[in-house]
Amino acid sequence: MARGESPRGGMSDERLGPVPPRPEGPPLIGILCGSPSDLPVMQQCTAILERFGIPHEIRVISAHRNPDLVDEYARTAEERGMVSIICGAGMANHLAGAVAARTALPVIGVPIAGRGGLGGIDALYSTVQMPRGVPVATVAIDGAVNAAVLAAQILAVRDESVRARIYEFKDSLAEGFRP
Ligand code: C2R
Repeated sequence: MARGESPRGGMSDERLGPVPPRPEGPPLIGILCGSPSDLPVMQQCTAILERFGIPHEIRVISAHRNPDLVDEYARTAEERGMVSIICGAGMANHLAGAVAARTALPVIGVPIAGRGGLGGIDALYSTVQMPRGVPVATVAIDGAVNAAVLAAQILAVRDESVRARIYEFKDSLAEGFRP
């Protein structure tokens, strides 16, 4: 395991530095998971966003099991002040695509390996292979950390303090590789 990585592929506290106070205010980034079984992976997003001081929320809703809730969430996210939405799901991941179809906000998809399915390849293909006009910015299988970093970078376009924290974070990534 590389220095700074947790057993599930997340980032250790050591690499991310001291824990800042819990971010306050209305959520700017929404994190959706298709099932409670995705939470161990998707909670890595919350850890990163807390380190960057970005208010966020995490919800378990499924395009297959709660289609009306997904519809409402995606249609109202922008008016609630959200800047991007991260969607993690395993097997046939339709959550990210269903959200992307209903909002102009950028949607980031995390294919989850999970217990069943095909080790995440099924979720990877169903997340990344979106038809023309409805993009889902897809990260690696179980790539929740990168999903959160990308969401923070999208916010950083308009938020200088988040941008500064991202540069600090990038510097910290280099530390393990300096001679
Ligand atoms: P359970 O563990 O609840 O049986 O779910 C979930 O994200 C999970 O990884 C198994 C897997 O099914 C996924 N799921 C989806 C969607 N809803 C649930 N892919 C969806 O709406 O796309």
